[in-house]
This record gives sequence, structure tokens and C-alpha cells, in this order.
Amino acid sequence: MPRMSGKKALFEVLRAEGTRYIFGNPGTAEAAMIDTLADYPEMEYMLAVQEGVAAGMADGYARASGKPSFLSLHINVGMLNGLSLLYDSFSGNTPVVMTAGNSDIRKLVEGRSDLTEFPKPITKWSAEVTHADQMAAAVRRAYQEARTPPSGPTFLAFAANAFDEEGEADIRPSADYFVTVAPDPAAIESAAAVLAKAARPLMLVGDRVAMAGGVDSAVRVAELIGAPVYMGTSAEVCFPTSHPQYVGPFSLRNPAARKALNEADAVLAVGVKVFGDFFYQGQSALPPGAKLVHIDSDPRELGRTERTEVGIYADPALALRDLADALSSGGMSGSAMEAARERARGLGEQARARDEAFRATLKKAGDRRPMLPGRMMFEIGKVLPADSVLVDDSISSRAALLSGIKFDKPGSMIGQRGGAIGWGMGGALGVKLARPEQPVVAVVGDGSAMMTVQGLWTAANYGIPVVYVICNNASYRVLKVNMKVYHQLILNDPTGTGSHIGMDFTMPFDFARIAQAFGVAGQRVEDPAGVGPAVRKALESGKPAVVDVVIDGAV
Ligand SMILES: Cc1ncc(C[n+]2csc(CCOP(=O)(O)OP(=O)(O)O)c2C)c(N)n1
Ligand SMILES: [Mg+2]
Repeated sequence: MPRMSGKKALFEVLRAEGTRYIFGNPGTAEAAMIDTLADYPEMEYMLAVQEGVAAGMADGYARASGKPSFLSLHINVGMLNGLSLLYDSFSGNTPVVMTAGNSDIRKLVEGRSDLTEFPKPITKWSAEVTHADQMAAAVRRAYQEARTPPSGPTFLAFAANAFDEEGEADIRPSADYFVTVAPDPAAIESAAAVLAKAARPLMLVGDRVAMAGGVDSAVRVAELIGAPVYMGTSAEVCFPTSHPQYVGPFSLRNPAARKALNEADAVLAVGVKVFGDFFYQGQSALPPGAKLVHIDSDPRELGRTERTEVGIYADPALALRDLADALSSGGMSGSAMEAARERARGLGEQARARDEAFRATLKKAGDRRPMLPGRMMFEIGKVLPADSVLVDDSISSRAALLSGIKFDKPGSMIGQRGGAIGWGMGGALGVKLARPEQPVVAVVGDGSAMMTVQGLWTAANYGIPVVYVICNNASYRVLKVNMKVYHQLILNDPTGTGSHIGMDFTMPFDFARIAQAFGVAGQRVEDPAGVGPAVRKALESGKPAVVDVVIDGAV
């Protein structure tokens, strides 16, 4: 086996893995790495001037490319800055290989951090390379673990001596194993039997359906059983949102969604958490009369809190395909099929009524300023090129976004998930680097944008033409919404709105000027009719740009 320095072995394996970008912010502990990188011109270091930007880029790149990304942060201090956004990767199953340099292993008594402890709860595998001989195998395993379902981030620390010593290095990429799990045919039969008998089925689809490429099969199943379809996290296009059976994002707090759940006699949940909410709302949300069929590629999600009639650990795309086949080839009686078609017709009418109500609300508001979030989204939708990717970090405007813009193509919308704000500024850059041929428009809350506004520097420095459209409501509006929920749901105070301390930007941000200071073109829009032209102008510039849209922040 060849012998080489650890730092060389690292880059040889990265090359074998096909690594194109290193998203990072360096320090002295990474000096050996940075020095060696100069010998590998096929890899580009993308400097972010705050670790949250680098972590967001790594997440967006992995999600848009479907491959693990490489994130290089600095020892304890830099890595800790990035962990907040790595949490989003962990929650969303994004394969990110995070690394940090560490001091020499011989400095044990002098004091050195055990870096592996910091990211342990939010990574699949966290380890330190302390000898050059470990390097190649450890990097390969970090990639392997990151991409194997349930996919997710991994972490490697590199002791300084492991970079400069020589060791044995087996240079080859991690194997692309066949890791899609086919469903047990008996389980599919049981699931089909439950769904075929349901008079009021409900379907809940999550990101893992989109990640598995299962959207077409999800549509087939939904149409066969005539169920309303809700999206779980709504951070991927898990179902075409202009489909007549698509209802909207699911939330236990949404009275209409809760009512639909309470009335259901069967729930088909696929690739999604069942159910989740910040507020405690009892041990279980499934109504006593409903049977739950849950299909997931993450076995930890099955039967987590709910009584599950049929739990299937399988690739969502394969399982939905088999389920559709079972239902259509004799699994459903003629009368059940007719009843399903009737339900689907009713759902189509409801969808048309919802669309009309949305447009009526916009019409009623007219051109008033500040404009409604829905108006902003509707105007963006009108100028969005057909092949674009919309990066959604709009926080409390997400419902307006999903009402104002239809997403039918898988991959045409990639949204924030996991809870850490600040994802979109870097996330959109990663998406654009992964899909350079597609226009990328990022819709970002003003609060989230300020967490990682330094991303504008990276956009300008490397000329990454992302168009950022800021939802400028001069507040952390979602916190006010949730304060109201807290009063109503937890304190049983139906009219209470609660305190808004620390939730308003009494000095609103001027993103057009902030952008200009970073070398990015900025426009400010207050007139609703100006949104479309401003976004179009930004797209046509072929350069990074910011469109700061002043919207209504009323709760
Ligand atoms: C890193 C981090 N810090 C704080 C929070 C708490 N938090 C959740 S949403 C939010 C406000 C988001 O504001 P903005 O982006 O303006 O969206 P809006 O609510 O106005 O739609 C905050 C502060 C968080 N989720 N993550
Ligand atoms: Mg805001």
C-alpha cells in the first residue's frame, strides 16, 4: 500500500470522491490543509467570512447536487460557530462532511479540546484522525456514513501531527452501495388493505419522498385513494402544489388541518415525521378511529409516538410504486374506486375555492403599502423563470409563498428546515454552485438574512449570481405569531397576544444599502407593482443582487 503524508491522503481521497468545493473559514489549525490544497487545482476553496454562511452553503450544495458536501471549519471556536446551521442539516438528513483541524496529539497534558464531543449529538459519526495511517479510511467512512440513509452530517477532526506524518493510504472513493430498501410485499398488502377500505383517507408526505424521487408515485397513490394531501416540512417539492388534491402545509396548530386529521379514518404518512410541533399537545394526535400507515426510509421515525397500524421501513419511492400497483391491480373494489374519484373531485373544487379566496384577498388589499406577503410572492411567481430554483427561507411568509407560487417540479423549491435561522443566505449560494445552469431566487426573512448577511460578500467575491428577495417586515414576525399560540394553546387565554419584547426592528434594515456595501446591487421596493420588474432586472443582470421588499408585518 502506498505511503504518503496525511494531508496528501486527505486530498487524494477528496479527489477520488469527486469533491469540487471546500466550503470553509480557515484558521492556523488548518494551515497544513490549506497549504496542500494549492496542489489540487480541481478543488476550489469557497471562503465564507462567517461559519454559518459556510455551513448553509454546504447544506444547499449537498441538497441541490444530491452528493455529500465538504465543510472545513476551524478547531473548536470556528466549528462551534457553524454548529447552529449544521443542526438544520442534521434535522433534514443532509449529507455534509464537516471537518476541523486540531492541535498535535502529543499536546494532551498541555490541553487540547476533544473536538469530537461538540458535534456528537447532531452527527451520524464524529471521530478524530490522530495518525496519518487513519486518514484515507476515515475520510472515506465520513463520506460513506453521510450519504447512507438515513443520511446526515458527519464530523472529522484532524490532529496536526496526522497531517504531516506519513502513513499507509488506500486511495479510493467510498463505494456507492445499493442502499435503497425495497418494501416487504406482505407489508404493502396490509397497507393496501387498510387504504382500500378507508372512507376518509388523509395523506401526509415529507421531504424523504422528494429525496427518494417518489413524487410521481405519491401522485398515483393519492389519486387512487382520493385523499387530500398535506406536506410535512414543505422544504422540498414532495407533491405538485398545483395538483387538485394538494391542500397545503400540515400543522397540528392549523385548525383546518387538525379537523381533517380528526375526521380521517386512515392516514398514509410517507417520509415524514408523524407528528411534530414545538408545543406539547398531548401524547398522540391520531384520532382513535384512524389507522396509520407509515412508510419511511428512516426507521427511527416509525411508531415514534403514534399507534401505527402498518409501519414500513423502505425507500419511499419503491414503496409508493408498489402500493400504487397493489391498489390498482385488484386491491380496491369498484365502489371504493368510484368513491375515491368522487372525493378527488370534491378536493379539486376546494382547491379552486382556496385559490379564488387568495386572489380575492390580494384584490381587496389593492396596491396598499406595505403590501401583503401574499402579494409579494404572487408578483415573484409571475416573473420566476420556468427552470428556476426557489430557495425558501421566508419563515412566517412560507404559507403565503406556497399560496402565491405553484411548485410542480421536484427540486424547483428547496426550503429551510431544522429551525436555525440564517440558512438561506449561504444555502442559496450552495444551490447555485450545484445547479449553475438554473436561475436561483432566494426568498429570505429579514431576521434570517441578518444572521448571515456576510454571505453577500461571498456572492460578490466569487460572482455567484443569486437573487435574494428579502421579506422586510421589520420584525421577527413568527415569534409574535407563536406568542399568540402560546397564549391560546398553553395558557388557555383565547384573546391573549402576549408581549412582543425583542421582536421588532424599531430601526428597520435597509438591505439595498447593506448589499451595496458588500459590492452587490441592491433595490428597495415598496410598490407592489414594482416587485416583478425589480426581480426581473436582478435576474437579467447575471450578477448577485438583492431586492428588499417592504411587506406588512401585522400578526
Ligand atoms: C439561530 C437562531 N436564533 C434564533 C432563533 C429564534 N427565531 C426563530 S424564527 C426567528 C425570527 C425570524 O425572523 P425573520 O427571518 O424576519 O422572519 P419572520 O418571522 O419575520 O417571517 C427567530 C429569532 C432561531 N430559530 N435560530
Ligand atoms: Mg421578519
